[in-house]
Amino acid sequence: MAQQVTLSDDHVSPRSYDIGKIRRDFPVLNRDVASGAQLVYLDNAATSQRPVQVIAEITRFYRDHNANIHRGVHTLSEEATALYENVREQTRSFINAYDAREIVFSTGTTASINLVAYGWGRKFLQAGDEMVVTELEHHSNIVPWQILRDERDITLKFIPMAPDGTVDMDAARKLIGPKTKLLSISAMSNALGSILPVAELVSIAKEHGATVLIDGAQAIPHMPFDVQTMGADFVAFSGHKMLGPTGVGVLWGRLDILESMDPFMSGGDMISTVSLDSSTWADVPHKFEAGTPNIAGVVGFGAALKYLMNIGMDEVRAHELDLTQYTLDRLGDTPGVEIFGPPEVKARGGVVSFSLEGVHPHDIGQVLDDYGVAIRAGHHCAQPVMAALKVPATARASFYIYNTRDEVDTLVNAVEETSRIFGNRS
Ligand code: 7TS
Repeated sequence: MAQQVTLSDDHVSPRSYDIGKIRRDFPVLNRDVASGAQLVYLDNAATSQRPVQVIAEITRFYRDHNANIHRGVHTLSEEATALYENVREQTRSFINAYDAREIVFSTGTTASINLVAYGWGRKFLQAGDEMVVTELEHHSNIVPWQILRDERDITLKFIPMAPDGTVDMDAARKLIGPKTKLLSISAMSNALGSILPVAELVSIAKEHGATVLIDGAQAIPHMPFDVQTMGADFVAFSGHKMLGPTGVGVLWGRLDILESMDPFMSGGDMISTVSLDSSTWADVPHKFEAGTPNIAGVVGFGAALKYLMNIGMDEVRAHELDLTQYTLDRLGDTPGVEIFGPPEVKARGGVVSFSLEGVHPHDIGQVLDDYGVAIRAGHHCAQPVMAALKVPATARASFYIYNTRDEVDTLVNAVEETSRIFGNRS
């Protein structure tokens, strides 16, 4: 059930939330866009902004500690290795993993899911097996499984979307069965913001002995997330959606499963021994981190985790629930606007996907940019969601820790103005 993703969302109004202090940490929020209007950044589901603490940490790494990791005995290399490995422990703590060795650094959610598709899927799945995903997935949780399906003659099934933008649980119970070897589901839809009933889906999959991957790209940056209560086997997420730099992602996996998997990428840093005839692999997680990783990026990601933990993920969730409810109310009252996804705010993350009668979402995005409002317009890399809604695209506003009700007002005024420009209202 959704409660397991959103561990405590019962206080909608943020209490001790110092929004002014938070906003001062994000210099980009002070800038103007091309039209001269001040930026209102509502494209956080695509990528968040970074606070000065993260930017400073990356600079400090390059200035004072830069060296390659895991190989030198010199001071800088030891410092760089310690900084990098400390973030592994910080990440473990952030998602309450059992062991830091379960944390594999990748370049992002896409890379993490592909690592499972190659390192686990190609080793353990065969013709006749079934994989189940939902219609709500981001393309990165569809395409790797389609490629595997076509290579191995495995069946790929889709749990349909329910009319409110969650999943059809009756269909899920029918689709997940004894042949299901993998259930791979998003905890939260990036296109609609719906929180999926992860715990219920995991428990159905586990009754049939299936392995479960959770795409946490949208959920983990925005709400408390505990892999131990989740009951899945893999969780994938991206640092850049949670204040960290681009090019850093995480795959969490149960230690025994990671140990049983084959490496995906191979080369330096992932081996134990190499001879001309054969090689043996390093222990988990290094087996999955071939080559020089994004060391400065991981160190910066550590600063992002620290920043979020200082605020508290309960507070982050409460702040976004408040903004989302306010947006649902205000946009819901705007003539011509249709809002997609669950009507109940607690069934949502901080994402509001909408359309405006007679106006293409790209045109909404363009007019909003004149008002400084940055949203995403398009299919959000979730074309099956658009197909299920029978729309080509939506406009999507997505929130984070630094957004305010005033910014929502600017959004709503700009949407009303768009409506006027395109002749919907006199
Ligand atoms: N899964 C979900 C649920 C996502 O929202 C995204 C990115 C990904 C996977 C891929 O993450 P990446 O870091 O590997 O790119 N979502 C979006 C979005 O909604 N707009 O831009 C990227």
